[in-house]
Amino acid sequence: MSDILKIANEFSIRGEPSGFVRIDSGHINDSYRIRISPVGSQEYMLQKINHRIFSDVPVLTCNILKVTKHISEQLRRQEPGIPFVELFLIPTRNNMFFYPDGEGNFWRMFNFIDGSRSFDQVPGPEHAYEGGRAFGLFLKLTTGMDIAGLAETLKDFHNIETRLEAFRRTCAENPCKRVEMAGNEIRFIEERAEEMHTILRLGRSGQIPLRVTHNDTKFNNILFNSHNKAICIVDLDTVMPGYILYDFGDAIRTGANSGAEDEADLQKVLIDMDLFSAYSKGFLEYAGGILTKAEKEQLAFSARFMTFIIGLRFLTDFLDGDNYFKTRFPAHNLQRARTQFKLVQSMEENSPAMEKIISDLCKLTS
Ligand code: GN1
Ligand code: MG
Repeated sequence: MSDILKIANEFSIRGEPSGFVRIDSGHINDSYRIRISPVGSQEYMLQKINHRIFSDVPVLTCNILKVTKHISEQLRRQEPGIPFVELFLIPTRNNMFFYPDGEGNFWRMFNFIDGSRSFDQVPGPEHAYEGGRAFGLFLKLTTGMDIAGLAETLKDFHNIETRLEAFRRTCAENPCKRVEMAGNEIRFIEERAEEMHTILRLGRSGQIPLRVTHNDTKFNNILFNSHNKAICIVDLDTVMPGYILYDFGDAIRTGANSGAEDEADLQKVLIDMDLFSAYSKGFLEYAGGILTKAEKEQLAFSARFMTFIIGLRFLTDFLDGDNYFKTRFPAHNLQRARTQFKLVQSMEENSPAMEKIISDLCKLTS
């Protein structure tokens, strides 16, 4: 039996693990779909947690347990009719919710959502609309959850001040002598750095509230069923207190980009206004009655902000020698950063139209 299947067997699963498929879409953890015999049995998702990044595995696990429990309860109570499927951690045979393998690695297991699929790129407006509804529902279901009970699994995760500090420090130290390769991108960042403090400032001055937020709302973290209905939100590692604008913005970054996250042909990288409009419509159907005026006013900008800050992180990682994100070729992080910055540019050009779409939708949904 392979090591992966042996580890899968450490969890309280029903049936025999008979095979696995590696899922390659995440940049942080290693994920495997575990097949179970007899065929047709419930399958599982086994993950090796990247504990270099998530250093406190018990705290991480505790957050996920709280969130999955809360969402399951609220789903049953508030939305019994919709096809959403519950996600939950599978205990080990020793009744723990993660498994230390003796080699310093930590593993965990979720139920695999039967028949589901996710999209690295959005197929069209119907999927974007469904995705928006799913994250709007996530907001609705987690509103009312005790924020103080959630740990900050990654401190200052979307804090522009600390991200810019790390970037500037890396530029100054230039550990891999790569600064010379990124002159245009570095200038691009500095020209926009000031404006990018907007959300943090509004938050600090109490004008936008802290909420329970997902913080990694990449479109591929939404699972769809075969009828193209969104049925689950996954990747709960970064669910913690945050600003809802981060969740909206990151979903647009990935859900309304006409190209892939690392598209090399920058001409293909544009904000797709139909996808933007469809996602926003879906999101506001649930969120419209929850968000404050100040939050709504920043929704269009938040897309630019999140695209900028993820580009900033890709570039910092490139300059630092690619220690954080998994990469598939030497300048992968530089390419990802260029793609993000091209998308920021496209959003800047379309900013009045994006603002109008949001304000029209808000009039309908508030
Ligand atoms: C990482 O693991 P994945 O691919 O869901 C990263 C996100 C970035 C994203 C960029 C914990 O997410 O913050 O937005 O890559 N997750 C962490 O694609 O850093
Ligand atoms: Mg993630």
